[in-house]
Amino acid sequence: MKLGVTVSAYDTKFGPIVFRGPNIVKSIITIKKLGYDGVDLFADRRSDKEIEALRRAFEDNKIEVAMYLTIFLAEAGLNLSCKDYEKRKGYIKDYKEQIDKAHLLGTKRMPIGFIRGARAEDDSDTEYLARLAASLDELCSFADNKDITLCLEPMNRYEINTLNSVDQSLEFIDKYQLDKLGLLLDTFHMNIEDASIEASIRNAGNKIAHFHSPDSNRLAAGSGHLNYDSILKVLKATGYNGYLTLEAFPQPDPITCATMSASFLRRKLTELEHIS
Ligand code: LER
Ligand code: MN
Repeated sequence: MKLGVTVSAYDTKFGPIVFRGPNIVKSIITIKKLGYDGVDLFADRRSDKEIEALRRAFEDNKIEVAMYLTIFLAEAGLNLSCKDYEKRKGYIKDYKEQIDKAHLLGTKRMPIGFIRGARAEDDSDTEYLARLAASLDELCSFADNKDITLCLEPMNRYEINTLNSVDQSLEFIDKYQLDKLGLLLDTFHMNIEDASIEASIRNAGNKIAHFHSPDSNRLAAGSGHLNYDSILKVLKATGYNGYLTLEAFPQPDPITCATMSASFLRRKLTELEHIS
């Protein structure tokens, strides 16, 4: 498995981003020096020229963009389950534009997190899910043509009111036959919503397309009470060979947080090699 860390190219309010600030090239150089293989990149709306400059900066420093996250769209109100059909069509178009940017950037994964939109109190669960599934069906085909996997992220109830657990997300994928939709599992969310992180990983199996690996308190791996021995063992047994991305609050500071997490996870991965 490879190690990734979150980095932002703009000033988002989203908290668990380890490296942020105006000088992204400086962050990329630091990330490389700390031994990371890739990043989950949070960016705002950029021209193709600006995306090309970003792509170059990553390529020059041999850092892969493991995932491209466009949380700015959710911050601006994009909602893939919106009841208004015309608006929803516009949001799908907006997200397709970002899939094109991700393609230019050379990344293979994008998340479906906040952009699925919260379910309104007077909305029915079935209708909400049907609208979301229709949007995702269209977007997954579009992304698949560019060799990009969209990854549904089960997120805890304090951040969104739908698809909180891994089992709910698997049921959704199955019910609407969203075969091209992958899963982004996040240990922080699973620790809140799922009865057993290990069982969820086992159930998700080969649907796992990306993985966020902060500790229970959303700090560096090794700072909380998650059992990484069993989590990584089960994850490996699914055949997952992708990224473990540190999406955490940068405490006490970005470099210490990223260093602690990488050395902890590398040690765990090495131990896992020796016992298997
Ligand atoms: C949201 O809490 C989250 O975990 C992210 O991956 C944002 O997409
Ligand atoms: Mn996450």
